[in-house]
Amino acid sequence: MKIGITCYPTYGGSGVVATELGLELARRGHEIHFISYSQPIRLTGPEPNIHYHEVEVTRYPLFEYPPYDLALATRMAEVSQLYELDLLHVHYAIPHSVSAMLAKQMLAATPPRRHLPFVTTLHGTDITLVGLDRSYLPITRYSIEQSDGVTAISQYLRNRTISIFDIKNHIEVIPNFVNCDEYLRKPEWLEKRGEYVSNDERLLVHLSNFRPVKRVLDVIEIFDRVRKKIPSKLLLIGDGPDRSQAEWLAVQKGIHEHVSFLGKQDQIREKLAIADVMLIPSELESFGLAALEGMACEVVPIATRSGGVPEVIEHGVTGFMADVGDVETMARYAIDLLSDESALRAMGKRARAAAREKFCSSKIIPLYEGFYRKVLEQSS
Ligand code: GMT
Repeated sequence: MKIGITCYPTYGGSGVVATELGLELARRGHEIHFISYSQPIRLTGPEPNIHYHEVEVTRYPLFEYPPYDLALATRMAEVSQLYELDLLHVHYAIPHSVSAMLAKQMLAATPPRRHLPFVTTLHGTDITLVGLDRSYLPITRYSIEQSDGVTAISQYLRNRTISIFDIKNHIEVIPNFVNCDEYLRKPEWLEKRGEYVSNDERLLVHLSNFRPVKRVLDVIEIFDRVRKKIPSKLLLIGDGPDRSQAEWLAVQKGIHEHVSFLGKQDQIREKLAIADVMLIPSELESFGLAALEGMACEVVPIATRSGGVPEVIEHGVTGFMADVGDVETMARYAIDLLSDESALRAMGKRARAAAREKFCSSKIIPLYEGFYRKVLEQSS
């Protein structure tokens, strides 16, 4: 198939999923065309079957808000026409599904009149936060209804979408995935653990875009409690609005020497794979891709019981969950686990086994392929 993929190309879960999906599909022989305002971050080098088309947004003094969604729709239509795409797959409804809808309508109305179905994948905040904003809700609902296929990355998000938007379309749940051959605890990566911790120290990690929904200050609060009981260090991967507050809190607590803010990283798996425990105290996660990537690397997730997280973590078996804001309980789980080497390693192994069994890319990508075929059949 020839598939156009549009996503936010920056550091965010939806862009990561879209890019990894494109790469996996390309390895399976599909022709993939990424259409976005910059190259997706996980698209690092030239890859067979992968093309990238940049969307140029013209700046004009009259445009206080340059109309990216219109430029995107135009580029989607151009690329689809030129490369004879079979369908578009957009990740994150706002504004991508509106642009896809426009591109589809333009192509249908303009000779040689091309039929271009589009699939929208809902990721989370496009529904739970942004979609609830009255200025976006009606158009988001409309573009989801107009999609030829809709998928959600968890059962939770599917149910939320139906209750918030009162949408009648079928929403297929296709969970996020991880390539377990690439995300693993590689011995040569573990050799680099010494750069961050000594032999008798534990290593905790947090990975996010440091937005308020991630509750990064809770990460510092949890680590402060852990550090009082267990010699340990904390790695924070990513960047965003709450980073400086988190840095300041670490200074106030007197633990900043034990906390490393690594900023945005291109290759996160080498950093994840050396950690023991991952902290994910988010206000809400529709899925929690970071938890899954950590689990594949045998890193035990300690997270909040929010949104779709219980679909990823089995409490007490492959990780731990607590209520949002309950830093005491999350710290206690970490302390107990980090004090017991064999329990820690056994849980890490079970976490990887669960990631392989339920969320391995070899199982999930065929679900997307099947869904595309169904959409093509039904919309032709
Ligand atoms: O919150 C983020 O990290 C970004 C956001 C996005 O759409 O870019 O993530 C959402 O999609 C991820 C990939 O499907 C999910 O793993 C995250 O749980 C989800 N975030 C929220 O629901 C807050």
